[in-house]
Amino acid sequence: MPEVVLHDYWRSTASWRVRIALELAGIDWQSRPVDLLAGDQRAAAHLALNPQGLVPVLEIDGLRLSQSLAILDYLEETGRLSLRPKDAALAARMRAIAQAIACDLHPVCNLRVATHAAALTGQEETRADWMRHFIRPGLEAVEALLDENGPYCMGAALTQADLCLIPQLYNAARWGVDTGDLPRITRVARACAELDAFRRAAPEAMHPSETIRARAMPPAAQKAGPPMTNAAQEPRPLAPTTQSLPIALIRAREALLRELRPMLAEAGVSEPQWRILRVLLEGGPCSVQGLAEAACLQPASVSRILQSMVERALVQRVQDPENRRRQVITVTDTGRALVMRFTPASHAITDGFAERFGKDRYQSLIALLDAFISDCDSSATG
Ligand SMILES: N[C@@H](CCC(=O)N[C@@H](CS)C(=O)NCC(=O)O)C(=O)O
Repeated sequence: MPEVVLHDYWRSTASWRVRIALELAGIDWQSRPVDLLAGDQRAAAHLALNPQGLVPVLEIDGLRLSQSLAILDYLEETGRLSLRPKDAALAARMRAIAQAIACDLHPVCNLRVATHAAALTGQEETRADWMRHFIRPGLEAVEALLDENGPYCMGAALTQADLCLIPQLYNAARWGVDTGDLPRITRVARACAELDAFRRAAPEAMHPSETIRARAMPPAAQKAGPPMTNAAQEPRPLAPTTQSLPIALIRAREALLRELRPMLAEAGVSEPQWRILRVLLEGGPCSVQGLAEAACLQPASVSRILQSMVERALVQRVQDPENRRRQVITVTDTGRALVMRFTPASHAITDGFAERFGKDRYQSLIALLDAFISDCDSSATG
């Protein structure tokens, strides 16, 4: 069991800096993941490790160290690494690059900061705008600070600056910031991509599904580096089903419906019928096609469902006032009364979900799913 433990998060760029350093130093270390999206960094257990509620935290030599740059210096000063130029002027230049990223660019793009920005506007899209607003100019400035010839940030030797830049580039790509036109940065990225330590420490190698697999491998195989997809090798295995978004969404839907079904049974409507009533009450009269889209139903099944709703006088077909040859569907007074009668019960159920899960997390989950859908829609159309 390694004695060096890193409390980290797979996508955390500050953690990634330290992971690269540990790999470069050949230290046998173990990751203890802190799920930042679940808010584990704010749990008492993590605050006891780092009162700032941030990752990384490194346990080494009986010490508990936080702040990635301080950790890099500790590894340097205990003789495990040599990533700082000896010359004072060069060391100052290197620190300027590292700090431009770690102290100026990174903090404004931190999870808690971007989440607050999105919360202030009430729009999840603010998060991506915010990131892009800061990342591109920050990296343009870094480009100007890099050595002319390379291949690394400071020239021929790898330094702490490279350990800061590479994770930041991953973050840039994640938020859609293109850096392909910045030649020095692109050159450093290429050179570091050749180094095993960077690959072993990368988010793809640390993703929860990957670490489960890596831990199951003998240590020798782990040290050989992350499995690469190669035509001559087996394809990368599928992630465990617990890491599959489509499956997670189906499970989440089931968990929600389990609690809604008794209410729907009492109201005497199926779940698609309830959805249709809600869409019509919210948006007014609607075509069959529009209803199918808004209520996420197949057009063929909408017609069938509507037929039984018309028979029960929950909805009716009327002439479209704007196009007399077209029919639209509206809610009847009976349909409206039914929804009104069950509105308090519906509130009680959804308030219950939010209460148990945490109101903020519940709202964020809806906002994230919404952003995910827009993202998928725009990439499908564009
Ligand atoms: N200056 C710190 C920054 C640490 C930091 O901001 N970590 C981020 C992940 S990259 C974090 O834990 N964020 C959690 C949050 O914002 O709640 C360092 O270099 O270690």
